[in-house]
Amino acid sequence: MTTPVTYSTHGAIAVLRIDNPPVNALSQAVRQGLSDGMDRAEADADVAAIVICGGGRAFIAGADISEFGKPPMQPHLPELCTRIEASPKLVVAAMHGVSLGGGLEVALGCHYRVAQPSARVGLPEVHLGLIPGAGGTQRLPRLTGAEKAVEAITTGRHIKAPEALELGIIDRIEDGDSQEIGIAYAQDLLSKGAGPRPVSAMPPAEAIDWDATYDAVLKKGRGQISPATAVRAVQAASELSFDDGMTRERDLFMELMGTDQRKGLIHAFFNERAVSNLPELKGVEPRALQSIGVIGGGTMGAGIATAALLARLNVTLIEMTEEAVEAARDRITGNLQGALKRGKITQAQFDALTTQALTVATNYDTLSDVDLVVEAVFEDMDVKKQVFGKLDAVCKPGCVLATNTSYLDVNEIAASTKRPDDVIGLHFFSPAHVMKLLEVVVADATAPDVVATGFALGKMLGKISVRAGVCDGFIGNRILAVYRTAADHMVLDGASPYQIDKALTDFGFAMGPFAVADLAGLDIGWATRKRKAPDRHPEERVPTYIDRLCEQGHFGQKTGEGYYIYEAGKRGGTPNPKIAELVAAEQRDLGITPRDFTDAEIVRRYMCAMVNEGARVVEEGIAKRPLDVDMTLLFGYGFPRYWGGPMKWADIAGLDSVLADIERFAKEDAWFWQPAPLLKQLVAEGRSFDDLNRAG
Ligand code: T1G
Repeated sequence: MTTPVTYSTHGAIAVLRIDNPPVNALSQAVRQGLSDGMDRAEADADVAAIVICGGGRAFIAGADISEFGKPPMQPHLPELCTRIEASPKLVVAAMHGVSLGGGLEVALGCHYRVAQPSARVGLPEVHLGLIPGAGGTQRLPRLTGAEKAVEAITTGRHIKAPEALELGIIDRIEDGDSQEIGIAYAQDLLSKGAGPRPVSAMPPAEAIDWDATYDAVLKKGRGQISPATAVRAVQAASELSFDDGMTRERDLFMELMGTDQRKGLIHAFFNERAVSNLPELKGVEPRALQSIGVIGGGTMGAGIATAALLARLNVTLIEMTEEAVEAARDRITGNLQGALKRGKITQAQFDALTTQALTVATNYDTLSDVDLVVEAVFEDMDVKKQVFGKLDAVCKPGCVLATNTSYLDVNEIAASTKRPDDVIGLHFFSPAHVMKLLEVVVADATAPDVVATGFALGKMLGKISVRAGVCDGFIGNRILAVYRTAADHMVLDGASPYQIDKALTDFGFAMGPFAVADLAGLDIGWATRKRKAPDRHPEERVPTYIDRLCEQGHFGQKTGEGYYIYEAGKRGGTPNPKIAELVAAEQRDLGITPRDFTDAEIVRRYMCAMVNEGARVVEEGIAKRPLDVDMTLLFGYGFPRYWGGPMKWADIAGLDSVLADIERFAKEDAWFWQPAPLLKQLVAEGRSFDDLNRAG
C-alpha cells in the first residue's frame, strides 16, 4: 500500500509531503509516514533540515475524525508532535489551505512555520466536543500568550495568515508553492545558523483570572462543556511544567472523548455533509443555474433574493405594484448592508449586487429567461395557483418552478401547471439569507434533475439542504407542531410556560417554545389551529387559553404582549400575568387539578414527543433517514448542536427508555402519545436510529 507521506531530498533539505485526500487528515498511515520520514531524515547525514508540507487543498485538516470512538492506534498524535519537536535537525512546517486541529498541532511541533498568504490556521476541536489533544493547549499559549490562546481555542475560529503572523503562530508569510517556500525558508534559516527551536522550551504562558475566564466561557457555551474545559487545559500551560501540562491536556481530552456531547457533535459534523448525499441524486445532473426569479418581495422573498445575490446569482424579483417594488428593493438593500457591515461583502460588491445583479419589476415577462423561479407570496392555495399559472405562461421550457410554501400541498400546486415535473418546494426559513436550513420538498411528479437542481441551489446559497416529502409541515414544522403541543399540554396540567422555557434553555435551546412563539407571532399558531380545527380528532387536547389572548390582539413581540410583556428598548420580556389567569380559567373549565413538573420531566416529555413524531416522519418517507430529521432540527429550529439532533439524543438516551416513557405517558393521553411503529420496531430489534442512517 503506498504511503500517504512521500520522502524526497532537495540538497540538504528533506521534504515529507502528505497526500491523503480530500483534506490530509492525520490517519494512522499519515502519522506512521511522518514518523518514518523523520527517522529517515535524521539518519541521513546529508540532511540538515526537514520540511513538512501537504499536497492538495490543505496542509492538514486535523486528526482523522472517522477514527474517533475506535481503539486509538500508534503512533499517537501527541507523541508524534513531541517527536518532531525533539528532532536534533531543524524542522519547518510549510502551510497552505487549512491547518486545523491536529494539523496545526503538527506545525506547532515543528521549529518554524511558513504559510501562504491565503492559509488559515485554527484549533476547532471544541466544535467536536473536544479540546486540542496533541499539545495545542500547551504550545499555542507559549507563542501567543494565555489570553489570545484561550480566545482562539474556545472559539475554534479560523485565523487568517496575517493575524497568525501577528500572534506569533507562524513566523513568515510567503507566496508560492508550499513545498518550495518551505525549502527556501529552511535554507534561509540554515544560512543564518538557526537550529531547532522547540516551542515547549519557551516560557510558560502568563497567568490570567482562570476561574473568571472559565465561568464566562461556560456561560457562553450554553451547556456545552468543551470550551470551558479548554480553559483549564490552557491554565495548565501557565501553572505546570510542559510535560505535566501535556498530561493534564490528555486527561481532559480523554474525559471529553467519552462524553455524549462529543458523540452528538461528531454526529452533527458528519451528517451535515451526509444529508445532501442521496442515492437518488447519484449521477443526476442539475439544470443550469445562472439566474433566478423571485415572486414576492416581502420578508421571505427579499431574504431569498438576498441569499441568491450573495451567491452571485442574477436575480429578478417581481412585485405587484411600483411601491411594492421599491419596498422590496429597500428590504434587499437593507439585508445587503447587513452583509456589508458583517464583512461578508465589500462596498464594491455591494454596489454591483444592488445595481447590476438585481432587477425588480412588476412584469412577469422579465422572467422569460431565468433558470429557476421561487415564489414567496401569500400562503393561500388560490394565490399560489394564480402565480404558477403566470409562470407556466412566461417561463422558458426547463425552468424550475419552486414554491416556498411552508405547509400547502406541493402536489396540488404542481398539478395546477402544465409542467408538474418542473415543480418543487424550496422551503426557506426566515430570515432566508441567514438561516442555514432549506427543505427541498419533492412532489410526486418532480423530475430527478429538478431535485438535483434544488440541492445545487442550496449548495450555492450555503444552505444545509434536506430532502422532504409532501405533508402538512414537511419535516420541521410537522414535528414542531407536536412538541409544541406537548409543551401546551404541560401548561394545562400545571407547568408554567416560563418554567418550560427555562428547562429547555438549560437543556441547550437558545430559546424556549413560548419565547419562540412570541418572536414568530402568536397569530401564526392561532391561524394554524383555526385551519386544522375542522379535521381535529375528538380526543385531541388543544389548549384555548392563548386564543383568548390573541382575540385581544396580543401576538407577542410584534404587539408588545404575548406570553411575555415586552418593553421598548429592553431585551427579553417579563412573564405576562394574564397567562396564569387564562390558564387557571381553562383548567377550571376542564376540571384539571394542576400538578408540579420537574425540569427533567419537562425536557423528557418535550423530547419524547419530538422523537416520536420524528420516527413517524421517517417511517412515512417524509424524511429519508433519521439524520435528515436531526439536520432539520439543528439548522432550522435551534436544537442544541451538542446533542446531534433529536434522533441522536434518543439513541444516546436509549430507544427502549424513550419508548417506555411514551407508553407511560400514553396512559394519561392515549391519542397524543401513540408510540410510532418504527420506534417500537427498532426497540424490538435492538437497533438504533443510527443503524437506520447507516442502512441509507
Ligand atoms: N477527518 C476526517 N474527514 C474529514 C476531516 C477530518 N478532520 N475534515 C474534513 N473531512 C472530510 C469531510 O467529512 C468531507 O468528507 C471532506 O473531508 C471534505 O470536507 C488531536 C482531536 C477542513 C474546513 O475539526 O472544518 O484534530 O463528505 O465537505 O467545506 O487535537 O472539512 O466528502 O466524504 O467539510 O472544503 C480537527 C474539520 C479534528 C476540521 C474543509 N479538525 N473539517 O471544508 O470540505 S479533531 C477539524 C472542516 C483534532 C487533535 C484533534 C472542513 C474543512 P465527504 P468538507 P470543506
